[in-house]
Amino acid sequence: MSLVNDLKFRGLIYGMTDPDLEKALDNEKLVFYMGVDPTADSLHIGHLLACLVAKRLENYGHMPILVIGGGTGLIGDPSFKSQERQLLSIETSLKNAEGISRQVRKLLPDAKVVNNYDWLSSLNAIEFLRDIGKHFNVAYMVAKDSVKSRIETGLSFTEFSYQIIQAWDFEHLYANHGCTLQIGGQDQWGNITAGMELIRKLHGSDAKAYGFTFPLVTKADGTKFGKSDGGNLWLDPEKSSPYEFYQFWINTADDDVILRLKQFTFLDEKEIEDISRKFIEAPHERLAQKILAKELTDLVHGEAACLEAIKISEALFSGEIHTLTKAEIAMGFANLIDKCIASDSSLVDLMIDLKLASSKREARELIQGGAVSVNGNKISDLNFTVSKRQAIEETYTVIKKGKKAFAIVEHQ
Ligand code: 629
Repeated sequence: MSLVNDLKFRGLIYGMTDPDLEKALDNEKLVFYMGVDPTADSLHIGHLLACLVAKRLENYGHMPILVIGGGTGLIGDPSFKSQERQLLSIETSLKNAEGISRQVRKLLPDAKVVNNYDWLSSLNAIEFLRDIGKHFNVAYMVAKDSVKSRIETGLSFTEFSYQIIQAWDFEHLYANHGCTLQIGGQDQWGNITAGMELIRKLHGSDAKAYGFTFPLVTKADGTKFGKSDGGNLWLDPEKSSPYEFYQFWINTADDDVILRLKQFTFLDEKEIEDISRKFIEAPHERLAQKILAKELTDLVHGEAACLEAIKISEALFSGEIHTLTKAEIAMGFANLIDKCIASDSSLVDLMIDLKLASSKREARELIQGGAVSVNGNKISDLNFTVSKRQAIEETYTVIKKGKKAFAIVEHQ
């Protein structure tokens, strides 16, 4: 399948600045670029899609440049943002840039990674206004969809100038690296076209530069994509554990999962059709979600971490908690460990403490009814004592009520 048809099949084309770009993507080898501003010290799942689009182009022979926005990050992109940003300090921007370039290098090992602080920081105000600013018409800048709403609600000159800075990056890469294509999410259209405009102004009207945008990921139920427990889902395992990452994908809604396989994996059309058919026959087996979660956890965190995430998920599902190590419990139950006990305690009392039962009577009934297990073993003894000696690696005791309710005690 050609690259353009593959991108179409995956629903990854939102906008193309020029009808010729399809031909160029299928028949030429382009140097292209994408930028990421270091607003945090890790990429999140929105950036992952962007990096994967870059990888798809690379797989078809195009050459990626990744711009880490150490300079642009100091200004703040206002595109479709409802509020003025808090300025980042130079130290934070450069420190974040380091973390991000490490991650990008893992995802795109053959890409050229550059930091725009290297060329933007030496630009002086007179040069900026005379050599670059002169080529931009204010009416044209104000009219961009990406900043239009902010003209009324408030937009500093700093953020207003952002599109010019990003435009200058494109021109810089065009002139110095032969880069003729910029890609980005649909929110980047205004910045990308500003760059093309500048290239034409500085290099003549037949200078060829293209832009291509992909759609932002949306969910069938209308809620925001990419959030886990309310926060961003990060690629850094210290910020979102591989288990949390795996769970995020496993929990993809049935209505979204086939599209996610197209957008986020490198499985081909036939493989995805195959999975889709099996999934429609037996959705409760969640085959599509399992493949999606495995492919992505493998890609981002490596095979060992992926297998561990699968092991934790399966143990929690089947109740076979004793197969887990202390570290795996800590990862799987990160949000649940809130109770620390110094001495042994009766199961009935603990269940009340941990809000698994509202009274001793209810706790006893649950135990008698066979609904309670400790570290994977069903308990029927009403006088059962939870002790450090029997805890997993003398650290954790996992109490499960029914099929889904868990509580964890950490022993001191
Ligand atoms: C200098 C900086 C450039 C070119 C681009 C940039 C960054 C750009 C931006 N991008 C978003 C980001 O950094 O703000 N101005 O978080 C983000 N991007 C990936 C996709 C995006 C976009 O990194 O383009 O659309 C998210 O999917 O929002 O010379």
